Amino acid sequence: MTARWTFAAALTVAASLAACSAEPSAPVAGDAYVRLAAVPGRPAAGYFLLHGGAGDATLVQVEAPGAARVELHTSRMTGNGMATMDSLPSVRVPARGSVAFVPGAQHVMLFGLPASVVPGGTLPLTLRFADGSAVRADARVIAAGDAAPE
Ligand SMILES: [Cu+2]
Repeated sequence: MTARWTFAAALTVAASLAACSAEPSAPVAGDAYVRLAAVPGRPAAGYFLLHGGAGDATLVQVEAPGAARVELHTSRMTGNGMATMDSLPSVRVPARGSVAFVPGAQHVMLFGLPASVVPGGTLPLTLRFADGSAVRADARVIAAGDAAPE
């Protein structure tokens, strides 16, 4: 195998990792975005897709630069048809499975984001796992009324 072919093979591996079709050892995050609240001072919501790696993983914390606090949440309907949210201590990411953080289900809540976080920007999220590993997900920042990015 020539050096050129080796390089092409490495690129192919990187591309398939990004597409979630290979089996990376750690989870991979993609399609991240943060929707700001309609009312200033209220928390923003963060969404992303997590693709499990070769082994089970447990997401224990999400960090965002400048945020006062970030919590893992899940939404549910109460008996009288009202939407409510519960805080989650962690979220399990099964090996080779996928976990969607989407509106109406699991999501992250970002409290006290700095005023510099505005629609059109990018917020680098750090997702920390129970084994000490971490992955970064660059979240697109959108306004409260914006549709989710494609
Ligand atoms: Cu929430």
